[in-house]
Amino acid sequence: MYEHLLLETKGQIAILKINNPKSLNALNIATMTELNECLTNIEANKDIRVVILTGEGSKAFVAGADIAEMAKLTAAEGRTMSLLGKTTFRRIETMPQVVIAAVNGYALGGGCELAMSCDIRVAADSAVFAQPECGLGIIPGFGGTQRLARLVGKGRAKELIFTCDRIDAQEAYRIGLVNKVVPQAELMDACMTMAEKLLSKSSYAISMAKACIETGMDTDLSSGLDLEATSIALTFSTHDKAEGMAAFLERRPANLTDF
Ligand code: CO8
Repeated sequence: MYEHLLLETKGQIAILKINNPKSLNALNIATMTELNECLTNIEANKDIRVVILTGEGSKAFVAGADIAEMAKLTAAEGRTMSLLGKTTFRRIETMPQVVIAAVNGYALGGGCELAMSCDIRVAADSAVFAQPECGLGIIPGFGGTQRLARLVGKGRAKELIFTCDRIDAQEAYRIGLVNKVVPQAELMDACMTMAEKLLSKSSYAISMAKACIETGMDTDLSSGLDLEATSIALTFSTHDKAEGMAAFLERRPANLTDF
């Protein structure tokens, strides 16, 4: 169905792979277009509650935007591609499903930026992260100047972007760029375990919490707290609120089904 993506579903979990292994899963315009289309379809699919995003092969998550293609782009075309990235990566942050990045190797440039737009990052111990753009005469253009500073702080973001230094998975964990590090061979199992844990919670509540966190990061505290108050009121009207609290009081497992 897709030329540059592999999509597999296991129950309510979608496993989405960037599939350009010959270029270490580099993101060209065709891949970005397919990724945007695929995420749009997943966003509307209520049968999918968690997405695991990874790269095909054992070497790379995504080694960046496609340099061979970018080398030929004009300024206007570069801006168009950056805006395609903005739309696509922003969709990951605003869709109701949880998106877990399974970082299975190089996450460089646009690859690091793609991982940063995911809700949770699980890295193989072999993963390598960097924003090498300044060494190519450009700057991060899929959100790196914005999301890296938000995730690891302004000082560390500036150092990584200015120096183009590569960091390993443990260092990425130490600075808060990834949530956890696991042996390469256990990466997909670790992500599936996390996805299954999320499926045992209320997907509707998780989607509301995600929206509050995402919007709250871009607004002042008082507005964020107002949004939270309105959002929790919405959760009070759900089946999952009634079932979750009844199950606690009756000392039985909850059957949470809202999405
Ligand atoms: N783009 C295109 N091709 C790539 C890329 C890439 N980003 N990365 C790797 N490849 C290709 C190589 O050219 C090579 O192709 P071939 O076999 O045809 O020669 C193949 O993948 C294998 O790569 P290597 O032989 O280089 O493998 P190594 O194991 O020696 O090295 C590295 C692996 C370290 C990952 C190395 O390939 C590398 O440094 N790649 C480039 C990493 C990089 O600089 N990424 C950042 C790109 S800039 C970016 O992402 C900007 C994002 C914002 C764009 C905004 C819109 C304009």
